[in-house]
Amino acid sequence: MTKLIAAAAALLVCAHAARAAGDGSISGKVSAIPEKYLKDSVVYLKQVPGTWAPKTHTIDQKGMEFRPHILTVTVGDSVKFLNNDGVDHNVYTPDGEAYNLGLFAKGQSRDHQFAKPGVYTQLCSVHPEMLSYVFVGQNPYAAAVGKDGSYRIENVPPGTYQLAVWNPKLKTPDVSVTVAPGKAAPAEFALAK
Ligand SMILES: [Cu+2]
Repeated sequence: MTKLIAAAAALLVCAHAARAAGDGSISGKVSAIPEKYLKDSVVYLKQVPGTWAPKTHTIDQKGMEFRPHILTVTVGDSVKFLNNDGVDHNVYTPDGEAYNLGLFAKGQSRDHQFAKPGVYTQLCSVHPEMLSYVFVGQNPYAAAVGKDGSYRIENVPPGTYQLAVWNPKLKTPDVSVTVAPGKAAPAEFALAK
């Protein structure tokens, strides 16, 4: 029995290593009209079978803004909100299960675990100009676009997927993308109203 379990465990380790080595990626560019909305875009895979160990991410509040502007996480992950400004900040969202983490000062932090996929606008009740997004995906395969519209989703297991773009103002059709082992699959998007 012990031997069997050891053999099964060894097989699992091999299968995992082989899969990681054979993973591919998806990359390309997103354009937007009007271009001012481009910075609020996330490219993501819609449904990927599997489960992923929960992670903890960080959003800082520094210089009177949330950093990063967009954070992509997987459902079940947590976010630690920091405050590195000399003033109190508040963190709340009206989206999903709607939370309010209260007011907290420099050096303090608040945590929230995301139980449902969706996009959660992050706001501060003290500073109405503060805005960021937490994109909570069904899977970890998502990337916020760069300033020039480029994006790259790494470590994608080979397969065919529906690739989509989230943007709060603009739309673009989903595309089908096939990822081959060790290769970069290209995909371009044009966002519009
Ligand atoms: Cu604030």
